Amino acid sequence: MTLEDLGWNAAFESEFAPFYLKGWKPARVIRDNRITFGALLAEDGGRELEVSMSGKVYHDAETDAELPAVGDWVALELGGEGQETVIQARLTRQSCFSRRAAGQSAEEQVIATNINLVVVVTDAGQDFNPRRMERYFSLIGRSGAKAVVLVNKSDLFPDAQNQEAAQSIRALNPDAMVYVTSAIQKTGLAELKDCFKPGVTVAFVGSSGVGKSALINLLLGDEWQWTDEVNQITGKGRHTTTARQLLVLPNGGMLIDNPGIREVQMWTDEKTLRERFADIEKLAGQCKYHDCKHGSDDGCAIRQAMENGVLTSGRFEGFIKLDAEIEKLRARRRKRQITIDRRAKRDQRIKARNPSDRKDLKSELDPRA
Ligand SMILES: Nc1nc2c(ncn2[C@@H]2O[C@H](COP(=O)(O)OP(=O)(O)OP(=O)(O)O)[C@@H](O)[C@H]2O)c(=O)[nH]1
Ligand SMILES: [Mg+2]
Ligand SMILES: [Zn+2]
Repeated sequence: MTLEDLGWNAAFESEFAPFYLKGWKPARVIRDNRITFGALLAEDGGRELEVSMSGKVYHDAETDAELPAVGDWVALELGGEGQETVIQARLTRQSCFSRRAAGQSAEEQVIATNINLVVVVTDAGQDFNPRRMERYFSLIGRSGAKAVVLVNKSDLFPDAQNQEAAQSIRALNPDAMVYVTSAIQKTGLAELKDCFKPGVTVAFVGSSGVGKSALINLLLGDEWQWTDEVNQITGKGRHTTTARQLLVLPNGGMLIDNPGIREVQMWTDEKTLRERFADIEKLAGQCKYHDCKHGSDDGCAIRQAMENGVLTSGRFEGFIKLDAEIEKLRARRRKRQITIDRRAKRDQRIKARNPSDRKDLKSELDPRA
């Protein structure tokens, strides 16, 4: 296994130059165990190590989003006999798929980094939700990865229903590749299989129970077994993924299995929102009045488009709703910044008073503790 097989490229190589001089080794983070990480070295056909992060890496991260995450390239200082192997640095991410963490904080949650493709798994039944899909497309759009959607469990629904769901997803994002699949009948995966090549990383996301792990199992072939370490077998005999994990396929390519995302929250900026709704923005510019509310106003291009069937009212409502959410997110971000500034000032005060206290304070604030 070479570094290139794991996604290494010229940009990583040049960023790593000073780390080679220190004797550190490049490795890819494949698992986040909260306190330690699983990291893969290319040598010896792919050697997996359990590693921890250095105090510097932890302290330098201003938010959790800057801490090492699954998919990251890191510099490892290998420990000798009985010593820990430590992440000494994280390389710049070439792509990053993230969302806002659950709850009220504006904290960004990183799902996977340095990925080429995000596969959203859904079905044509209960899980099908165009508004949620729209949000996934927003998040993928800003991540720098390409989007693939699998309308899975096709064996459970009439073909027309599967095709209709796929069609409406294509209408939301013409750039996305959309396939109808069944993990049970092993159908619809040929095109996706072609995406897996050495160095390519694919992240799977979607609601719990849509079949991400079942599909991944097919892609990995018979060689992969469910392990208790990553999957917990529930009473119903289902394997619920509990930890994010990067896996290397036997024939090249990598994929990241994720625990089901119960709710996709917005973590995007206004620019991305505008891009995804460029057609609506354009229409708004054609309204007669520049402050048109797109309701009963005279000469409203958006209402006209909806009447003509060019724009669906669902899509317009999605646009309005997302806009309001961005505003809320901004408010939370401002609040978070105030908290960070305050914390930094307090840290400085304490450090000035007694430098040795600093470590204790940090461990108190450690979200991983
Ligand atoms: N009928 C049918 N059942 C499927 C299909 N794909 C998966 N399932 C079943 O759906 C259930 C959930 O599948 P998983 O692969 O564990 O779902 P997951 O998306 O990984 O779920 P989390 O790990 O909780 O996020 C299992 O019982 C699978 O056997 C399919 O194509 N058709
Ligand atoms: Mg799973
Ligand atoms: Zn209008």
